Amino acid sequence: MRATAKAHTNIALIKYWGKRNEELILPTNNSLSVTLDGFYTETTVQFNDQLEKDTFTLNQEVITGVAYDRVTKYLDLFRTYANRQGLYAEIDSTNKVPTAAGFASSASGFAALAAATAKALQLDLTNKELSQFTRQGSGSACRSIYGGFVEWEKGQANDGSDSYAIQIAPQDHWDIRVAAVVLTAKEKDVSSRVGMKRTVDTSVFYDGWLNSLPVDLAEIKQGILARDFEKVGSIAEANCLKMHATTLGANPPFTYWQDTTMTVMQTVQALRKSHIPAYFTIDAGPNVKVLYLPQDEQKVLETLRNTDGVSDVIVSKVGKGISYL
Ligand code: 2P0
Repeated sequence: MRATAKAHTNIALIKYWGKRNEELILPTNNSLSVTLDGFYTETTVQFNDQLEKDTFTLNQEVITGVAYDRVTKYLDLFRTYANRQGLYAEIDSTNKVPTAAGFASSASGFAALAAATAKALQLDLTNKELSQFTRQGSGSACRSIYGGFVEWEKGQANDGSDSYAIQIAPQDHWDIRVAAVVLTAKEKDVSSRVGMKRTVDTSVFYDGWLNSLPVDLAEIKQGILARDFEKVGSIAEANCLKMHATTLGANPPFTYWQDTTMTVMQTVQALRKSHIPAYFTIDAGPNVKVLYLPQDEQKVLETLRNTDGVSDVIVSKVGKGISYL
């Protein structure tokens, strides 16, 4: 009744930004991401019938409070499914996702937790079922089940039975790089969960965002399969800008950008003027991720590291899906 799983984080090229059901974590739109090899979580789950409650250790620190409640409530889903109510676990998790890099550690965290829990309970889930469990921990996490390029289908059903991730192309399909640009900036003050809800409920730009997505998705998938970097990069950058535009139309309005965010965006656009294909994307925080091709690595990294307000640049290749240790 013990298993260890490793999951990598992912960066969305077409963003998930809004829920149609908050309890089951069902999204308003399909999203598409690339799994990253540089950032991951390893989690061991050990069920033990002597325990009276779950215990949760993250990076060797005993976790209590809201973060503990979220994890133990999440394990209840598996206990109910397996008909093992009253069976508790020791959960030990190590995050190799630097918080400062602005990646949601919840993506790799819930993917590793779901995989280790299912295996410890010998549930023998399909990847589709595992992705559905993972989605209920954190939406973006359901894409981390797979390596390579991954789409999360929003589905139509009220029970979430058709909302899960599928692989568009495997890890070895295409060697692109993602640089996480760490800024000398403060943590965000609107969480992604709060930000996306406020946007869905109030943004006057939200319908425009939703209406633009089917074309972005169809075209970026063609671009990925054809390994057309300029097509994929330009759609990803424009999709990110549209997502962030919706926050300015919310009530009250907000933005995740800081002055240094815009400085890096302009640096990336200047790289393109000098004929280096590089494109940015930004999640629910100030940090910027830059997509580029291996042959341009030296020039891209040197330019980013010499940009005002940049404290670090961390490189990832395309990563793999869940593995068991
Ligand atoms: C994404 N983000 O597609 C988008 C783009 C942030 C911006 O998924 O509430 O931590 O746990 O489902 O997955 C961040 O939100 O939110 C996110 P929940 P999650 O990656």
